[in-house]
Amino acid sequence: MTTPEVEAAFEALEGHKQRIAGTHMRDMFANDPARFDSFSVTYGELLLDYSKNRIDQGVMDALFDLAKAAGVDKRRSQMWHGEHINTTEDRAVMHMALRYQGLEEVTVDGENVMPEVREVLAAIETFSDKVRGGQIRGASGKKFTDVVNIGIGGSDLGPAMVTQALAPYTDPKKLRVHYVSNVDGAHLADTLAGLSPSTTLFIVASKTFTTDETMTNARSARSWIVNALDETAVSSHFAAVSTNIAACAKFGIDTDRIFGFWDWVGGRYSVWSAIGLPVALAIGYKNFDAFLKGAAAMDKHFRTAPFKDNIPVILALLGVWYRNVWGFPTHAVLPYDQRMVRFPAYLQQQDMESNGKAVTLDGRSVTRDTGPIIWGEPGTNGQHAFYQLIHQGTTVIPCDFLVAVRTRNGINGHHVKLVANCFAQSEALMLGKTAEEVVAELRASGMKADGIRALAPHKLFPGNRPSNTLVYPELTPGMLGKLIAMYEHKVFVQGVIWNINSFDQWGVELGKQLAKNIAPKVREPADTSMHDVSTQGLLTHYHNLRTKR
Ligand code: G6Q
Repeated sequence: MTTPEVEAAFEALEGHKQRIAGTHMRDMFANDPARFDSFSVTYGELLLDYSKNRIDQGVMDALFDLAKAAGVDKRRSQMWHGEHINTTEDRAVMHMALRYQGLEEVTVDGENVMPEVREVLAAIETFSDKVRGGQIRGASGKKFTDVVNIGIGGSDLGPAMVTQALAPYTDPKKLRVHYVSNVDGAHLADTLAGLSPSTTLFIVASKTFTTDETMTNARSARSWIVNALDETAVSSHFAAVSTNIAACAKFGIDTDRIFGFWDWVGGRYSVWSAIGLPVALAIGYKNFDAFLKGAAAMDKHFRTAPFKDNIPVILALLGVWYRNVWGFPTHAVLPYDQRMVRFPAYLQQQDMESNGKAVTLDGRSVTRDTGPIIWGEPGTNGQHAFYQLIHQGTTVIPCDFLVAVRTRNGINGHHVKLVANCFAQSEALMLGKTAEEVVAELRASGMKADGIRALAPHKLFPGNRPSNTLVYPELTPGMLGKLIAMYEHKVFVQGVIWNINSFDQWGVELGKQLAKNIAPKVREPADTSMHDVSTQGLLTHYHNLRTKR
């Protein structure tokens, strides 16, 4: 239930919106040379510039009041102390323990989880070192050259995104790591096409070990090994990551190849757990450890920094400002880093699965909008496509730009252009282009008055379009860990303000059930009268076309 304090804080924000709505950001910058200093914050080597937002100090203070009124402090402490804040699944939310570096005990249900966490990390280290070093080999004694992770959703998106983002830390000549998630057989077939069974190691990653897509792909991978080698090869060519140890053993995976995790780790927060095993294989344990340490540093920042210096809190509040007070429905994440191509998709799950909720913790309908639509693509590609709408469309889209100062294994001269594009976009979005500027530009090009009159409206840019820019020296494992944890905490804070459970996913569970009901009727024509007429029509059409072939 929302509280009078939260309602008052939102009311105050409405007032601030009225107050600043008529002021263009271009004027805010013109009138305040210290605006960058006032509205940027650093944590270690990470800079957040949030000065290109529709804010002033009054707005920020009102947003911090909202965070206080919503009890962000209290909830953050409840999370860290292992309370069952995932109420609908009656679970603690303790992914921070997976990367915790300190000496304190971290307890869930009265038990210090750190010894078990560290035990699994040690097992990951040993296994990844041995596979990379060639001490663990395939059934025929050959070194593994390829690892295929089979998982979906939280058991795929995190490790797949991280492996790609940290490509400079991998050594594909020695070991390549692939990810298969879709039940579309093309995904597995295309991945296996260039691989040899005798040098391929599969990791079946599934928290529940019951997810249909993953189990279907795992069974097909198992047949691929058995057909090429034999049944006894399964134990050498498969490892598993799961909380369901019994089901892994039943599949034929040796107990010393099963890496466990716990029900207090949500799927989309599991890249820090044994779900990160393929990452450790790809980049080596030392780098995986640096990735965990980066996230732990962000946890410390989130837990200790005052709201006004707290990067995840600031990002969360700006998001709420735009979602609820201005009514902007989407938020774009635009990494200027080709290797981060899967980062927006990863954040889509992290944010939309967490905050795509319409009921409050006590089961009532929410009274204001919750999670925005998260989307994006790397720059500069997006500039030649959808940025048109961000600049001149009728919908305002707040953006996060992410860029590194340096790149690894880059080609001389490219990176300066990449950074220049990133900075230029946020500047253009903020400034826009006025009628006077457009007219002057067209006049200078020699255009006649009639032409100028016709063309000028099309060349106007309203500007005043908000963005955050995150700048860091280099996308190291540690920095990527920081960035991911930063967004996790942003999503958490927003969930607290909206008073929703950010840690369940009943919408995903529905998908898991629905396909099961309909699969027999897709396999064979059957009585479909219990379905709606559209579904009946689709099934009939499908079977008609199928028999025609
Ligand atoms: C994540 C979701 C979901 C889940 C997948 C895979 O938070 O719960 O994306 O990760 O459905 O589930 P399994 O790991 O159990 O196969």
